[in-house]
Amino acid sequence: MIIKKFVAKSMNEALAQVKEELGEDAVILQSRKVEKSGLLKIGGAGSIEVTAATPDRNPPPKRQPVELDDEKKQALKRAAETIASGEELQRSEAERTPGAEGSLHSVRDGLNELRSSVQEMAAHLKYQNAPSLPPRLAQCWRDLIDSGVGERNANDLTQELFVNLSGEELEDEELIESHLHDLIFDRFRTASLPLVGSRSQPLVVMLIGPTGVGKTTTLAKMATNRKILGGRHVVLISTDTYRVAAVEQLKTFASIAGLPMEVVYRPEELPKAIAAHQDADAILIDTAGRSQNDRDAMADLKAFADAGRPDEVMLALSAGTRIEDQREMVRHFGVIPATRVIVTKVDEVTSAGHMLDLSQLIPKEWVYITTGQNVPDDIVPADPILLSVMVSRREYFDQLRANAFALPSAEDSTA
Ligand SMILES: Nc1nc2c(ncn2[C@@H]2O[C@H](COP(=O)(O)OP(=O)(O)O)[C@@H](O)[C@H]2O)c(=O)[nH]1
Ligand SMILES: [Mg+2]
Repeated sequence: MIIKKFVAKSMNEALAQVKEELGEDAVILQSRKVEKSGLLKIGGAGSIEVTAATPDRNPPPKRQPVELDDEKKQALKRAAETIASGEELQRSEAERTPGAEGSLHSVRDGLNELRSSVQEMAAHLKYQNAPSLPPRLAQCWRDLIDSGVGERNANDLTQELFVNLSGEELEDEELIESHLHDLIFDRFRTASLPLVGSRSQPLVVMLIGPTGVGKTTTLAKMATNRKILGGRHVVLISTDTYRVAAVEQLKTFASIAGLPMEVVYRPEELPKAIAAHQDADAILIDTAGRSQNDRDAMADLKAFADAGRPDEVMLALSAGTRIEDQREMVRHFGVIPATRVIVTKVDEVTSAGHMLDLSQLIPKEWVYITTGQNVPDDIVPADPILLSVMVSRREYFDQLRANAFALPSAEDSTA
């Protein structure tokens, strides 16, 4: 992956540069106005700085896996052991001051010692499963763990780097980072919704998923966001009649957005409701978010899915849910074959690494991620570049969070 900064007088100029240098597929990661200041005045007004990324078109050829003899393996093991525990230990030993006099001093020393032992233990526990790796890769592994990537994925990624890079390359931090981006990028599968305008029948989309993940909100965003279906002839159908409030919630959205809405109480009524809106561009079906442990609820949901025969069944999962719980949910909702995944509440997690684990959990393409409660704005297409940079560059994700996930795009930009 190539990540580059561009500075220009206007957004259009910057975007032209991006296109010229990185091609049509480049993704804008960030843009900001640089106010004129001090020595760096460019022209009269401020300038625009755009950071963009694109997959590396000519990645270096993959190497044959390096054969490790026993000696090298042993050396690696020793190196990893030093990394995982020794560094901290050595440091605290060296810092220990000999012969401190007086009771206050010795109490303080004792406390310091205790604190450093606890810190050592914590570091040791956190990284106790660190695989045997050369120093730069070991650092890379720890960064991945700190970003929330699960141990298994962190191991796979660093092992793959180890196998594909030569000894010399393994000293090169930038090169490792760039390869790591590419490996993470390859692991995300994403897709766009079919273009509704090109169809003779409405695109029928059903949203399923656990209670409270944000299905109804996401559906409202999809219906009204200009970059998705906003401005199209969209019909909403609620099958979530389990709670009165759920129907009311969608009704409110529908009336504000001026969209037709149907409430369907039984699966067998669904085909009729769909048939009544064959002139629509898209029909979005909301479903009940009852507990995935409720067998009757799952059977009901399946009956709606079977009756409605939607073109797309989107499983919504919240980014903040623990991976063990996600696995359970994916298993339970597996009775209804989902075609795509939507990952919600990305704004509620403090690091993005966990999303990499989530992407491995269900072999379906992601279409959107949602980044807040605002309808229609807080939804963006799932883009593998965006996702992989979020995972591999902690500071980028932190910045996104700090900016309330205001992702710039060519459409927004009038500078
Ligand atoms: N922070 C955050 N909250 C969200 C997001 N999407 C939905 N919500 C909130 O999550 C709660 C449940 O949403 P709802 O759409 O009713 O979930 P449903 O039960 O799956 O239909 C509401 O308070 C929403 O505003 C999101 O992307 N980020
Ligand atoms: Mg709902």
